[in-house]
Amino acid sequence: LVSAAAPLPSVSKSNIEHRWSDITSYTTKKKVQSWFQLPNGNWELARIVKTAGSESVISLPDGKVLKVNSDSLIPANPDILDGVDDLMQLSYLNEPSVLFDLQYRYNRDMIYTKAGPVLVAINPFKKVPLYGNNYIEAYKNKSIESPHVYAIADTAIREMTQDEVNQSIIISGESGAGKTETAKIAMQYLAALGGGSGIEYEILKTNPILEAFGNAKTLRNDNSSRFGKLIEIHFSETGKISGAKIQTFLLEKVVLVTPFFIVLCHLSRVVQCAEGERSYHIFYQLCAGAPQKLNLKDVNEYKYLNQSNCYAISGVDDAEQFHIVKEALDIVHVSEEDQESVFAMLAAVLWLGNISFNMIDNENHVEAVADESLINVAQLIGCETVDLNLALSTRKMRVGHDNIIQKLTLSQAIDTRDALAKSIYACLFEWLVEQINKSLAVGKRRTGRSISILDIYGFESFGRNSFEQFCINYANERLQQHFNRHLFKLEQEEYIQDGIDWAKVDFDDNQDCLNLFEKKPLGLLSLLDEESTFPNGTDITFANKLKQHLNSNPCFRGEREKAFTVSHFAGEVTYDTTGFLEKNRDLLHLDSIQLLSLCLCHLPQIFASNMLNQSEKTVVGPLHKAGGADSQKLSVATNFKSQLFQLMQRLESTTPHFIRCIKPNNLQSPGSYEQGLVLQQLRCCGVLEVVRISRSGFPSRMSHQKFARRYGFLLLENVASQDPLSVSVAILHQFNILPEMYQVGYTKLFFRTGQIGILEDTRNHTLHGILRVQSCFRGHQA
Ligand code: AOV
Ligand code: MG
Repeated sequence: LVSAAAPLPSVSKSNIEHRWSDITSYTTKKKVQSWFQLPNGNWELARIVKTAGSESVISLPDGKVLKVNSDSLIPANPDILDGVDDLMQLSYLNEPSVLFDLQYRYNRDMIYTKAGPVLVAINPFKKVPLYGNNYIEAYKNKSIESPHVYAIADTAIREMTQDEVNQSIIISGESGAGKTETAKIAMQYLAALGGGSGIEYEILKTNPILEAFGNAKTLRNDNSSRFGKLIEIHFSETGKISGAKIQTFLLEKVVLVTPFFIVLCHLSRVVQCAEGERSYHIFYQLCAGAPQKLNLKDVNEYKYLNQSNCYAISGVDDAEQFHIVKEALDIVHVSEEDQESVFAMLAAVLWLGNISFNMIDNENHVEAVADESLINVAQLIGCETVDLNLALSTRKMRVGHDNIIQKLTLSQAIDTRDALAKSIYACLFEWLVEQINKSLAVGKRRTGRSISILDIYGFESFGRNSFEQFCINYANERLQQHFNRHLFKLEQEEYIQDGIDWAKVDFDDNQDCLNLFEKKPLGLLSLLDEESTFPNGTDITFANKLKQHLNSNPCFRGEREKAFTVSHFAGEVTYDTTGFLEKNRDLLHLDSIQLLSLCLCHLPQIFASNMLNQSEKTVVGPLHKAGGADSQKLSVATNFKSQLFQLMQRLESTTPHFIRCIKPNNLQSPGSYEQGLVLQQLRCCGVLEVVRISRSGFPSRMSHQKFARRYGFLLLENVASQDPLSVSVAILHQFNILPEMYQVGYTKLFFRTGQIGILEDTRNHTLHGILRVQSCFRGHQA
């Protein structure tokens, strides 16, 4: 065994690219192409006309000729590699080459590309002819090999059966990148292959229900999921689907915690949404699809829906969607009676928004106006209007041993009303998921084998980042670590198996950033919880505390006023602490719970008892005296963390398959590919990281036999009688390949990026020469 044991250079993000100087030997090629960055940031393929010293003359596709610094050029791949279906096949793995490869494929409706073990999916924003039974059949029979979600799902099924290990398909990406559609495509394949029991049909029907209640039109996506979802699909010994379980992760607020549940709800959307956005689809569907039943008015009559001036989604018929949802509810066995109750609760939420208040004294105290809104809500939830009015306009307080009743001001009453609406909605969502899970419950003869599909919000960085982004980005930081560790493990295993000298590759582990969040007692989450328990704690005292304790941490930077910056794996994000404490404390309105428990209707009672159960869970966290209860409950951030740990634990025991969804433009329109936008996502979702990892190792591999066959003829001495390994080594020596550029394994040669490109070039050059000589020779003979 020949060992080329040179230490690996440490690789940082900044030297992903090969600079031109790396490959001056390449300039012998006549028509060398190279990437040149235009002032607008886009990359163009330039032809190098001449290189002299550190300057090169290039010509651009539009005919312009420029003199540029040679170091500003980045090598492009030979044409033969245009549109390769795995980025690892690129001889030069640099950002423009990756961008170009993806664009080349995207323009031809090849929206899927592999980046080593990761599938990159670019949202086509149009129907592409890649799905359906024929394709499913073809992937099952392996008659198609191009990258696809079906291929990933197929591998997952195969590995689950062969290795008897549970699998997971982890889908990530920005809002609107196509995660939910991708998850559905994967489910479609699993249902087709594991179908037969009928349960697969039920599983597919959970999508329209969850989307109706958990998705909304936002400025980024007409069908944006406002929750994260893990669906675990169980298989029997015969490979048929035996059941499933759904776990949802909603944004913004914990409403209920059970061993399998966290419902973090993007509640504010129920009571207010931004201009041009909508509330959850189901409200519009109900008003359009079943107005008579509940005496519902037009959507624009409801305050919760009419503030955003947006009622319809182009190309979507809400009435038709309502019928699809109803049908799906039938299929997952939600009884007609329960469905009626669900719709009544939705109507109650809408009418709650229309309840207004009258001033009753000089101290701003109010009571609800006894109009149709108040009467309708009371009737829909099954209580007396007097009780509803009291719950909305007063609050019980305990002072010493006495209960006193405090009247509410207008803004307090509005907050109470909105909190009740949000609680009802969140409980309704949670209850529905529970019903669905009951219907999908895994049969008794379970094998324990499963494939989980995770559709979770990706890393977010906006102009202003708040508590929600803080939680989301923390979750993504954890998932990224899972991703990195898995990829490195795979790479290392292959090197070790082939016996090559594997000095550990230096990779950016994000453990430091995770420590910043998780360390006790001086981490972001602990400090947040601590400050949330102080009665006098405010967002400012919280921000100051962070600066005081964390400023020496390299991943943290205190900013002016109430802000702080975290260095995430995907880049720096500055968070504004406004509202952090309140959102973390998540006050439970006990008066509202009491009201619901008094209601005669079936659902409000369930909601009330669920909420009470939760508030009685005494865990370390902020103290709640607001409603007179002395119980402590889990803070939102701590809850989020513990749920995230449970999720990670579940994922750790599975073989992961990663799909990274990319949004090619912000207009949700087909055919437009914005390089800058794509690049930023490739960096954020770790695709370039995969590329970097493999570049820091030896991404090109070739067996000794193949290598000897391909390049053996280039040798000056006769080696015909020698074994492939000796021939390979002779080739390496003859071409003076630097020892740090390759490793010789038991069965394969491993090369650094670009090396095979240089060898190929020499081979082609020589072959051309031979062909020319031969044709001359034939000419002479003729
Ligand atoms: P998301 O789940 O990643 O966003 P979606 O899966 O909802 O994104 O995709 C957004 C839209 O892109 C869909 O409604 C489709 O119109 C289109 N789309 C996505 N994938 C495909 C595909 N394979 N073929 C055709 N159209 C597609 V969010 O839930 O907002 O983070 O919170
Ligand atoms: Mg989604």
